[in-house]
Amino acid sequence: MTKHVTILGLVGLSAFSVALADTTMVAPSVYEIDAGVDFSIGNSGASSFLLNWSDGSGTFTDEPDPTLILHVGQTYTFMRTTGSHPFVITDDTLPVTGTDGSYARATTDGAVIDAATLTPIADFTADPAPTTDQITWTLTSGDVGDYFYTCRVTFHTSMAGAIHVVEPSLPGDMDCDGVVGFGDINPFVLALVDGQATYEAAFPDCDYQNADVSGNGSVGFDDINPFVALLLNP
Ligand SMILES: [Ca+2]
Ligand SMILES: [Ca+2]
Ligand SMILES: [Ca+2]
Repeated sequence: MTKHVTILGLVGLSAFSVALADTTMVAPSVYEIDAGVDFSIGNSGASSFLLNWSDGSGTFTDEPDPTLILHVGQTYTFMRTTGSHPFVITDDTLPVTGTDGSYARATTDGAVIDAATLTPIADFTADPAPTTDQITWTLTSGDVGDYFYTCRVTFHTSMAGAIHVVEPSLPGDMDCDGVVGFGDINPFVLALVDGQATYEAAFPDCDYQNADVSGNGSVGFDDINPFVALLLNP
């Protein structure tokens, strides 16, 4: 309790809002997009889909087969914008090799692609123009997991990418019960004072980065004021 009193004593009551970028490039060819967007999808020959989208972070143009990290609770659409190359979303049973940005489908068997395609298949296939088919995917907690996208043309194996569906991070939720409350004070202090390893040992299923309430990418004393502001104005 001593730590709590000390920390609470440091803070003012100034209003604070957490800045959330919509798209964050977390690694080369890996984009976390925390709010629903519309992807328009072109292609570079039979080597890659080219994804385009815009959000509060700006406009992303012709990203070749990016890995997408998408958030539960958001709706994303996927639309082909030029002829040929049906875009399908599959589960992680699709045989795929490679790494972010350079995945390749490891089968040319259409039945294997169809078996992995999410159902109803028609809902998870964006047929090429001139149809107006698109995939509209509203993510729920049951969708958390790993997926792929690929071209349904069986021999276009290089047209492939990964999708990871995750629960949105909740800054300040240090006991990962889905809300920010007074139960988060002890684990917040633990993360701040004792560090990541000690925190993760005590809360193995929770996200240490939730302590970065200031959103500057690191956990530190800059997070105390915004954390307390969240507690007072959740
Ligand atoms: Ca590719
Ligand atoms: Ca909590
Ligand atoms: Ca911080």
